[in-house]
Amino acid sequence: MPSDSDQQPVLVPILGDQLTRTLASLRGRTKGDTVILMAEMWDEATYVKHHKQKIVLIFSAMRHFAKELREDGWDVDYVELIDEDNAHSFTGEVARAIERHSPREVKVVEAGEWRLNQAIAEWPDKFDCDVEILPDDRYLCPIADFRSWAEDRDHLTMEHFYREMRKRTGLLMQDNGKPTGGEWNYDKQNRRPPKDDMDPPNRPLFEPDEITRECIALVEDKFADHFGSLDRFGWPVTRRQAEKAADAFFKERIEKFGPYQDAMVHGEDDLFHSMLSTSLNLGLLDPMELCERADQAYRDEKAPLNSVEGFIRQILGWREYIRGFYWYNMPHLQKANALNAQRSLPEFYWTGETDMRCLADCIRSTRDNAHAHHIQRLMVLGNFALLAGINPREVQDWYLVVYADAYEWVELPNVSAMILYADGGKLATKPYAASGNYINKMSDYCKECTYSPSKKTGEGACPFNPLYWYFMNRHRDRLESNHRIGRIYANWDRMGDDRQKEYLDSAEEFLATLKPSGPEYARYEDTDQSMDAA
Ligand code: FAD
Ligand code: DLZ
Ligand code: SF4
Repeated sequence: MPSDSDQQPVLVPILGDQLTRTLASLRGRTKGDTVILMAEMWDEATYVKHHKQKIVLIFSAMRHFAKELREDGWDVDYVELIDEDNAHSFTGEVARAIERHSPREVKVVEAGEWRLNQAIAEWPDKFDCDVEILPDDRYLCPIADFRSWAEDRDHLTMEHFYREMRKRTGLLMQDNGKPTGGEWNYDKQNRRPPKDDMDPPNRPLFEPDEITRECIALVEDKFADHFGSLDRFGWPVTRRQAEKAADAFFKERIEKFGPYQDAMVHGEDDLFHSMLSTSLNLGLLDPMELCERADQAYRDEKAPLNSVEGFIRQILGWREYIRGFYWYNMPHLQKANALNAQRSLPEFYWTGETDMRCLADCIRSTRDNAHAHHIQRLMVLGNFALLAGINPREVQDWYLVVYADAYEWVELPNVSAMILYADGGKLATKPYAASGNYINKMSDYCKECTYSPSKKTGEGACPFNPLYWYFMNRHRDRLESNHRIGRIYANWDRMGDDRQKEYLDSAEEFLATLKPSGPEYARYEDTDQSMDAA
């Protein structure tokens, strides 16, 4: 005879970025014995004012995933945002579902973000049933393994981590334990500036179906004041669509992905990038499957080694490293501000209204697509925020709001540690600071800009030029002893007082023209300059 508790189901809550059939909490479960809970939650939709495309993407992908599970015979309890009793929070929704279903156990996979995991950690005391919290094994490096790797190291060099991961997974490895092709890294072949005849193909855009159109209407109604345009919404919202997007990348773009990884062209929003981060982060694509596919493409001679290695390094290396770094440094990473940057985020990050053509184009792409590619996020938008000394909390909020692939676990280390050096140099060995020269070399932006990259100070000078020296001068005490950047101060000293003053005055004059964004745009809290000691 089955006991009462055997007849009670297991409740499996699934978050909006856990849309994977093989999720640890679903593995081994039987359909008649399980209730899956999915909920559109006000707290998640509004803890920052996400880009409209990001909310549509997540709601539509959640609704499609629930539909597929139901069609497959699973019992899915789906709470829509507009349901009258919507509890707003994850814990609130699970509490209500426990009342409805009286489960014998709640089985949940840990959340991607620290704040939600804090809430989940309270469930065993809060709820009157068993609670099992499972690690998210969709990632290739468990959090505990990253911790063991990171402990006792002064510098968490990504390249060292990446080599360990190559050995561990066998990706791009020869039988003798050496890397395929003899080198670990082909980055030197991956810095080609753009060419006129590059001719990048269009990525597939997926026409919104009825479910997506309903989500678009919902977002236009409830989140009308959020940043971004919905006109070009075409993100994959199902695994099938995500696989089609991956097929297109492997067929049409991987060959040139490597060489043009750092190139930027006005109005060319995708170039040869995979555009797969939204699908990876939602759980529609599996990172190991993508890496294996790239490895196979090389072995089948369908893609060159520098492109394949570059792509695998982004996913097996950077993506996993960034996630490990996040959990290793939370929660203090959120408030880190080692360079004591206090300036408010300029309003143009929201409006795109600036004469700096590079920034205007990156912000336009961000608004239209909820996407910008890596080098735009790093060397244009990020470089400006670093040089101008923008407060890390405001920059974090901006990046978390504006990109459809943004979740704190991936956004925060990239923003705080990679672009702003706010962690005092744990992630990056030197700040990614650059003058207009770098952008001029890697893009076609400067050709038609109001400013000139070759003019260093005064009227018409590219603002990145004086800002670069303004930054270097401001942080001399910290950076002069850095072996990767310290030698630059000899150039500064050679300029002499008058020239130095011209640079500093030019920078200050430019900074005085920046209008700060108003409080309506995002949340804002105090920062902490003690990250060095953390
Ligand atoms: P591709 O250029 O095709 O690269 C392939 C994949 O590699 C990406 O899909 C992504 O999953 C992974 N990847 C590459 N670089 C990184 C990286 N630095 N960190 C983590 N994964 C990486 N990526 C996000 O997914 N979410 C974010 O919120 C995010 N914020 C960023 C903020 C800043 C300041 C910077 C510099 C980078 C950020 N990135 C973020 C990383 C990177 O810019 C995006 O992953 C990439 O632009 C997505 O486009 P794609 O899929 O075409 O990438
Ligand atoms: C980002 C997001 C948004 C906008 N909305 C929801 C939602 O309504 N329901 C949900 O389950 N998840 C949502 N998410 C994703 C969560 O914020 C994400 O799971 C956490 O940030 C952890 O990574
Ligand atoms: Fe950007 Fe300076 Fe080039 Fe203008 S001149 S596009 S501001 S780098």
